[in-house]
Amino acid sequence: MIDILNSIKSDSISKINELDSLHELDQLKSFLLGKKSPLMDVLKDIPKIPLEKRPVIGKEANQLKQELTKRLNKKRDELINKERDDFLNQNQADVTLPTSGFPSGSYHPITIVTRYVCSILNRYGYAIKQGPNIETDFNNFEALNIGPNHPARDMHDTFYLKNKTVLRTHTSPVQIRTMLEQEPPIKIIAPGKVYRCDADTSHSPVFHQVEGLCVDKHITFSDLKGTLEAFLHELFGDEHAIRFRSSYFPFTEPSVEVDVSYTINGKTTWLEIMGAGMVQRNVFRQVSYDPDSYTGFAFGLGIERIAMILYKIDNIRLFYENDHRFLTQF
Ligand code: FA5
Repeated sequence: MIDILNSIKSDSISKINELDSLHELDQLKSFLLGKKSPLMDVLKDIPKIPLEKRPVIGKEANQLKQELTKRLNKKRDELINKERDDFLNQNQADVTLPTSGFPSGSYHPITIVTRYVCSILNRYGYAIKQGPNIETDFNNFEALNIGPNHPARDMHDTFYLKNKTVLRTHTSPVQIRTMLEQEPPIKIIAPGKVYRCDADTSHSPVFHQVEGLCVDKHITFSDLKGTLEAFLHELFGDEHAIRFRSSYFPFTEPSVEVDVSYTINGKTTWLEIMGAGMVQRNVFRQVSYDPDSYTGFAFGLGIERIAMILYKIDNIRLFYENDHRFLTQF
């Protein structure tokens, strides 16, 4: 295994040294350190090796992960400086030229897509709710059936704040706020920012979700599927195939994830755009609803991913760079 780690190390370092752009760096980062990377494969295989060898291999693998992260960060700084210098060298301003007048502003693509999504769901009878970006641990996790030691906490890469508060990792706490405030029937959507310590070409540390919650008597999984299919059909038209994949969220059971087919640079792939499911009975108990009287479904979709599909964008970072040439296209 040490040999494998050494070969991952030398291969990774030479790939990092050859990097020429930030876009390539994002892709290489998920290739080297992402969930399906060769290094993660080694970490996953540790339980299979003899007990006495595990600490050595574990230590080596973690040191390698740290070293690669450090090298990638260093390379990122170098590339940012290089891109800035290249830009300044190629775009020398002629300050004597007349101005071209004042350009008029336009809405940001994330705002356009959020409004579009909300306008469709609003027509289906969903009222718009908002919640704070700083949430209690209770609303963000505990009431959603994610107790203090629940492994699902690891999936969220949380920014923890003082006094048992967090930057909300999803819009699902608005479900809890709404159910604590009012009795069923409930049909709400909640757009907003969410925060996770995570970044590559399709993940950003700050991104946008729209939550949906529908609770009443006799709500079934067919209602969930019918609603989401009608909504996605309006959103994407016939051009994009949609698939429901069974999945797991502690606050829904059964749970699904929804993928949309997406063709970019001549290649067709699936992009996951939302999680959904039937509200877990424990969540109802946390908000003092009787789980034998009420059922419901919930969903949480990623606005950036939808915008990437609708506008054929291959890198999520473009939304945040505030490059005028990009923003004026919408
Ligand atoms: C959740 O956040 C659940 N709260 C969704 C949910 C709600 C499930 C209600 C069931 C019931 P997930 O972590 O998979 O699940 O995120 C939901 C969507 O947000 C993803 O499908 C994806 O479109 C988007 N997303 C997740 N992480 C990122 C990220 N780092 N950058 C951009 N978009 C992201």
